[in-house]
Amino acid sequence: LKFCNKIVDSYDISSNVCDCDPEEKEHRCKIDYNAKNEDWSIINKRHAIISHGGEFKPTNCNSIQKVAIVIPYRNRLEHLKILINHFHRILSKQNIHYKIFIVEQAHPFLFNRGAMMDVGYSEAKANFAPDCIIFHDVDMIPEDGRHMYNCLQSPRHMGAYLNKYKYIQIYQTLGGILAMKTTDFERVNGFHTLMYGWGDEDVDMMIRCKKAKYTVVKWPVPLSRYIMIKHERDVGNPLNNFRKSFLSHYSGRHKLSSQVYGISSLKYNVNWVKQNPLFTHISINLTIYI
Ligand code: UDH
Repeated sequence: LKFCNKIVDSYDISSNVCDCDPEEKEHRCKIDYNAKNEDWSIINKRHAIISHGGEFKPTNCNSIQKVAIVIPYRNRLEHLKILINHFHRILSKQNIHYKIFIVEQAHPFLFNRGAMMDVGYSEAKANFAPDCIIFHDVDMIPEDGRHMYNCLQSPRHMGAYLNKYKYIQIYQTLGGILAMKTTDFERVNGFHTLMYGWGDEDVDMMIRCKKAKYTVVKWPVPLSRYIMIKHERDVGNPLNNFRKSFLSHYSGRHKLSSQVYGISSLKYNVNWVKQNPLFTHISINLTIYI
């Protein structure tokens, strides 16, 4: 079999991988918000070509990369149903070999997005051996099927242009969605593991990338347009008032602002792993607190 896609650092605007909205005359993939009220059994039936555990592999060509998509998660079932339903429709047409991992923080302590993503990386590495890892918030829905879910030579900030901000990037972070080769992710020691509550674990990753001299790229609008589903702040994820002192470039004496906190210092227990039809669901407890 020949290879599916060349991994190039440019995009192909001539591809058409989903139903566009004729009203828009643009490559907008229709998002089915009704999925949030559907039973999983209905959603599962719609995507019968996906293998158990949420894996898809093209049959007509060899995919160059194995892509793990890691979603940090707790108590957002409606968002999860909309995203999973939308994802498989788009991604199964991109000729990539991918698998979706939902990493759920089971313990009721403050949410730790960075650590969930590190756990997702470790579990995906053990079970799927990906070359490329994409960290993906559960409430970010891709609008354009040409926004490829693969890794380029450089890390790519995929979640920069949101409907919420009229598709203009307001904050320079690596929030929402980030694609990195697994070798690059290892080199920066993953995300900070001790940033409990909301904020700045993505800024810390930006500093880690800068220190490693990576140039982070983005694809332009309209390809990179995302809908961010509206929601209120989660009760278990209040603003982390100490977030600035964790940043890897923080020059004070705070001993927690260091790159030693990452995948190399990660400690957790797996409660259970469920191979659902459309995703692998991992429930974990972190065992290191501040
Ligand atoms: N997440 C969960 N459960 C939680 C907290 C976070 O699943 O309890 C995950 C989820 O993937 C989410 C991501 O972490 O998409 C990021 O968290 P967030 O959605 O809370 O962050 P965001 O910046 O929103 O999108 C901040 C709250 C804005 C409130 C505005 C009210 N007007």
